[in-house]
Amino acid sequence: MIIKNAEHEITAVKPNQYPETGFPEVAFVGRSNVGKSSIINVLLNRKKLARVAGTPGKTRQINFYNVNGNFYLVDLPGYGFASVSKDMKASWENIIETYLYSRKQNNLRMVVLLVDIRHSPSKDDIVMHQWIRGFGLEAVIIATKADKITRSQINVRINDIRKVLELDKSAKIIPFSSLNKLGLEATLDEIERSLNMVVEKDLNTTEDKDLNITGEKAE
Ligand SMILES: Nc1nc2c(ncn2[C@@H]2O[C@H](COP(=O)(O)OP(=O)(O)O)[C@@H](O)[C@H]2O)c(=O)[nH]1
Ligand SMILES: [Mg+2]
Repeated sequence: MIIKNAEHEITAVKPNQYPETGFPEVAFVGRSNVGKSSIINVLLNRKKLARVAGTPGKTRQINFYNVNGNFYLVDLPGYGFASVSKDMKASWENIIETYLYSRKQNNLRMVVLLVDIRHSPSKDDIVMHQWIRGFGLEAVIIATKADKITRSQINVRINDIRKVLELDKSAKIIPFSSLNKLGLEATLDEIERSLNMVVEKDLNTTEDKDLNITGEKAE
């Protein structure tokens, strides 16, 4: 299967706003600015389907991207912005936890936890990882912005991330770069495996014709 079509389907906050198609989905979670929107664009071979940066930390919504009319990539709100109030932090946590809780039994096949390869996972990352595992969901760790360090540093950083998240040696951590596409194939493989589908990448980048579908300001 080739990625023929990818579009933003809905921006949701509450479970009654989530799509009810029953299609399987893979969710992306991580700190604000870690590269969630960028990886979704790279995976879907689109430049600006998911918006990149903008005002970081402002989005407290869940964006569902419908791929080929048969599965979703889900962009969860970014956490960990130092400047947000306690109330805001609580509402973010609530949105993510409610999402994981309400989707875990149904269509949620895997959660991709993104961490910046240059830094040790934060307290929030550790808690998020524990939530994912606690809900009995499969977590795949992606270490983003790998282009910012040298090749020889990559393994050192991966080992540190493994240690801080208390992962065993067999757990997969994929170094990734949205700039040079390192890790793209490995990530698509994980998604296909979790969805039990074959997803081939269309080599031609499609136009960003549905850029304004949401009318919302995304991160
Ligand atoms: N060098 C580099 N920059 C990246 C990479 N991924 C994202 N960025 C940059 O990091 C910033 C935040 O990215 P974004 O995808 O919006 O993060 P999000 O808040 O997690 O959705 C933007 O300026 C991106 O261009 C990457 O792999 N390498
Ligand atoms: Mg984003």
